[in-house]
Amino acid sequence: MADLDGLAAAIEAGDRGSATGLTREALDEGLDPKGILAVMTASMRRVGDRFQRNEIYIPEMLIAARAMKEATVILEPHLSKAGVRPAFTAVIGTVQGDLHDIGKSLVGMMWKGAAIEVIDLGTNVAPERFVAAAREHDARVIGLSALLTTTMVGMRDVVAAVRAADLVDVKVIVGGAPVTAEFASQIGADGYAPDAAAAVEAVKALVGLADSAG
Ligand code: B1M
Repeated sequence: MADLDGLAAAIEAGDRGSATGLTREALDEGLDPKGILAVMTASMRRVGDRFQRNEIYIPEMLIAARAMKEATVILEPHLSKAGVRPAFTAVIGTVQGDLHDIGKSLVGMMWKGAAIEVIDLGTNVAPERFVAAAREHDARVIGLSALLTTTMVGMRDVVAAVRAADLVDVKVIVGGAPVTAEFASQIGADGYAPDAAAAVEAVKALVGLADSAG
């Protein structure tokens, strides 16, 4: 019988082999891919909660997110067949001049774990690329990450470019070690999150989605 508790535990422990194996087994046994995704999403939410309570740290959250990512690769074709679509699309990237990508990728992985379609533009992303990608993918959210005090100021340019492009329904959320809620508000961003777990709740709140996962 499919071991969904084992799957949840494997994701939380960052055990990629078991997470992918148990996902395959569950699919082979004909379990509803949506139900499997709900189990995965709930386990990532628990990981996020534990991180916020300082019970685990960034490496544990990263390996859990990687296990989830690999398991979702197996699940994805089955979800598409079942007509499951992500609730919305978010574009994410590290701002121009900045090459730090670990935190940004972690946020992207956590968003994927919450069944959000994520377009990751990588690092050193110019304002116009954020705008173009948001348009192309019909994104509801643009996520900006910066790790340098010299590059975080570039977030203001992205917010300005988004407003100038008249992407009225697109919300901008910012984060990264030097970024604060006060700075986010000064530059006119719609949201801020101090860490990857908080970024999941923040992005859902921005698009008006209550957290119903798990
Ligand atoms: Co850099 N670096 N670095 N670096 N680096 C820092 C950031 C620094 C604090 C180190 C220091 O001096 N103590 C310092 C910045 C000082 C400042 O501006 N205040 C610094 C510097 C100066 C530099 C260079 C200028 C060094 C040089 O060349 N002289 C240079 C700049 C290059 C460039 O970007 N143009 C540079 C280069 C590098 C490496 C390439 C060597 C490497 C990056 C590798 C990579 O990312 N692939 C690197 C690293 C690894 C670091 C440190 C050690 C670690 C950063 C990290 O990955 N943290 C860092 C020192 C430190 O933080 N202790 C440092 C882990 C990551 C998970 O955390 O990214 O904060 P973080 O993400 C968190 C939250 O911030 C939040 O969620 C994440 C998870 O909880 N978050 C968001 C992040 N983005 C978010 C977006 C959101 C919401 C939340 O919404 C969209």
